[in-house]
Amino acid sequence: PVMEKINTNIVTLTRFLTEEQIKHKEATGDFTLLCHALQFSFKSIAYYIRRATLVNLTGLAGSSNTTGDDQKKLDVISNDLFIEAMRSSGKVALLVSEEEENVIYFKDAKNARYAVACDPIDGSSNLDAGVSVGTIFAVHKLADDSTGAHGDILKPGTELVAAGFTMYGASAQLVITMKGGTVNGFTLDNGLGEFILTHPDMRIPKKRAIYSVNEGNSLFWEDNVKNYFESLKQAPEGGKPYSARYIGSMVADAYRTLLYGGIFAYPADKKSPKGKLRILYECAPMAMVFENAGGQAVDSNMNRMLEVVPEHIHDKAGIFMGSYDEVEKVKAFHKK
Ligand code: P6P
Repeated sequence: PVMEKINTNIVTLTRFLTEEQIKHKEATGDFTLLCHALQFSFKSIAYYIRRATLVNLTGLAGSSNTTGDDQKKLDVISNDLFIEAMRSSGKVALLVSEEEENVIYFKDAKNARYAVACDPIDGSSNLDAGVSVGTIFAVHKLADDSTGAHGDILKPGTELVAAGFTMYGASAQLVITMKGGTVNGFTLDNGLGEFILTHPDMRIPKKRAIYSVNEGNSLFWEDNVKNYFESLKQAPEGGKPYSARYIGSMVADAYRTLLYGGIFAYPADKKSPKGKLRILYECAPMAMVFENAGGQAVDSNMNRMLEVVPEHIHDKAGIFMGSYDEVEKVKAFHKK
């Protein structure tokens, strides 16, 4: 029998990071080691999620996180795994987690030059239903004169050195982008235990008739938001209305929007005047991915999301992100 043609040019995340480091002559290797700690945490979380239903890890853990919603066991495990991976890397000076009310400082990480923000399991309320959840991460580099104080992470997304997310679906899909770089997608090969480059240089389609928003909030939307979404449901000059696709797990909705195009939105509204999604570890990292893939991301006041500076680590923002032309349409409705 003819052996299937084997692709021997397999680019693992490890090889990709090494090649990236070589491109930057001034690199010390610290960022590479930090990314290895990140990838280890995604592999570990993927492992526990896969086993979750088997060992009943999806039940409530009894404790509750800063936002008061019930904390599922996987939230706790994933958060602990992530914190430990960042601590043991020795490269992270401070960490913000959705699950932690306060900043975590790694005092014994001598000359650590990075600050990380993360949502260890975003969308966890969907876990029992088998809906894809994910880890969202954002990496800031401390300013040369910084002492590792919490202000070091209250920076605009334009200063992020890396950001991305890992979606735990049929397989673990990692999407990562670096400052001024492209967006690259990796798929975890459980046999090899390696993330393999499967989606090099991801580009979001310039437009696509798909909108992704929780219409259950439409009673609370501002008029320009209502008018915008209503306009998508018309069939102009024999055109077709948009399709609605909403999973309710940001990482899953973001991944589909990145691949297929369209618009994802969680607008600020009368119920949540500041929006629901968090700037540091949901809006900003996603905005960096979407911009580097050729799309756009803006807040509810049509400010470029990457220029929004949070005052507090858990600050929220309204967000519209997706295909370049689709965000232009949102802006058009906010001019009127
Ligand atoms: P809603 C999940 O709880 C989450 O934080 C995001 O993953 C998701 O996009 C959003 O909230 C869903 O919120 O109000 O539509 O259930």
